[in-house]
Amino acid sequence: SASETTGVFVPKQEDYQKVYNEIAALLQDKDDYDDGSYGPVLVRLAWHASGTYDKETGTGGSNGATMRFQPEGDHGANAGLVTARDFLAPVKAKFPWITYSDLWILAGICAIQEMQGPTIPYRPGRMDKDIAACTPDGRLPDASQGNKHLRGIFGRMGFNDQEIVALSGAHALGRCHTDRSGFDGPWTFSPTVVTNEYYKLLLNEKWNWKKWNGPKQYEDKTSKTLMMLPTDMALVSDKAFKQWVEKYAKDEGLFFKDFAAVITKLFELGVPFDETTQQTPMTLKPTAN
Ligand code: CCH
Repeated sequence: SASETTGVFVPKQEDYQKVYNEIAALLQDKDDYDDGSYGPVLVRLAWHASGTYDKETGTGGSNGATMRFQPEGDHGANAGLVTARDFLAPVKAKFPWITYSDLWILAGICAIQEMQGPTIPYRPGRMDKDIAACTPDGRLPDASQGNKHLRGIFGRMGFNDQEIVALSGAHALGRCHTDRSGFDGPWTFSPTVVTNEYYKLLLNEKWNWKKWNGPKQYEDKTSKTLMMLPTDMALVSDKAFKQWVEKYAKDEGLFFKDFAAVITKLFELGVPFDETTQQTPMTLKPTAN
């Protein structure tokens, strides 16, 4: 085999499954966080690593893990993601052969699957880049904006309206933190389970401006414990976005299918898979729990 002749370790699917299992076990063990899971912040790390992609210049994207370096790690949008990177440090120490770039995406996939989401195919092959590859600030979305901004930012990555709405369903997970983004609270009542609740709440709840000193955000009329960002509300005030919100609210199976496809596309933006890397996507097995 290649590894015997060259002495270079060539990881196989079973090796990536070991990394997956390690992350899944850590997610089980370290439940001292937010709503009991680091899962949501791992998903956000993988998204912010990928969402810097610019299709015109081919810069940014998950191939590089440049958020390790200060300029990018310190971008306002990345506040708090050091928590996710630190969570993965012992995994990187145990499996030093995996690049940070591949590890962060594998962790995002693991978190989605372990939080009962759809199966996401995984392809390794990302290379870490150095500090010079850090992207400029401002490539990730600004939550205080509306539909035009969303189409601008996600269009730059190569996504259409349907894909923007499908990706946004990730806000079923996790919460906002006043010491990170300034916003506060979760979007759904089950922030550690992948569901289509985000779309249902967008349509079925009544949303009012929250009366507080923080940045402008919405709160639900019924419980006053849930939140929506201005960008979330743009998905129902814009007619073209709203038809997809309605479809995903009605059909969780359709959401799972479209979410799996679009998150795979997001995680692979700008990744130059070549013949020497494993081209066939692998399915990593969720732990039974
Ligand atoms: Fe998001 N997101 N996101 N988001 N996001 C925040 C938290 C999460 C925007 C703004 C915010 C996506 C799209 C958008 C997650 C996944 C995705 C927060 C709170 C803000 C603000 C951060 C904090 O305070 O900790 C905006 C604007 C957009 C525009 O579309 C997409 C796409 C994804 C993934 C596919 C997840 C998960 C979280 C929860 C993180 C946590 O720590 O709980």
